[in-house]
Amino acid sequence: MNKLKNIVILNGPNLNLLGTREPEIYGSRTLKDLEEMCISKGKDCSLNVIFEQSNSESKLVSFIQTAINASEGLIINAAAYSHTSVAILDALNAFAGYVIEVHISDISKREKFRQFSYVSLRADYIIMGRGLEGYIEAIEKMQQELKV
Ligand code: CA2
Repeated sequence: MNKLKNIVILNGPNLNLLGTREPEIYGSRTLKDLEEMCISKGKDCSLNVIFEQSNSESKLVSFIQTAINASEGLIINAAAYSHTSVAILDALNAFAGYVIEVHISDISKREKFRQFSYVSLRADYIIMGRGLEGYIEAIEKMQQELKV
């Protein structure tokens, strides 16, 4: 049997609070729900999903560095660090695989400070404003791009 391709899904600060606050923006499902949805969708798409969340910028950089040799694709919602982190952009630039940026909300229609994303400077594809469904769409897109 062929080995499944790995993809990494990275989630940034405060996304561990999903489902507990601001349901009008981020919905009522939890990060655990999202993880289960992504792993299950990954199986449907013959992809092995490695799902991570951290509130720490340095841990997110380290996850990206680990992905350099372990994964062909990266789906990232860097949350607030999307708007501030050159360190995450530099790490993404060292990753040769396919990168999809996901935002649950439509950052282009929110406050001015959310409308710029460093991650977008590297992302091959961007999904925003689709709720948690955006992650599912990202996995489908990854399947197409990695020709699984
Ligand atoms: O829309 C997105 O996915 C964001 O990346 C979410 C970030 C925000 O800083 C970005 O501008 C857009 C915030 C994640 C915080 O998530 C929470 C979820 C529930 C309760 C509180 C925060």
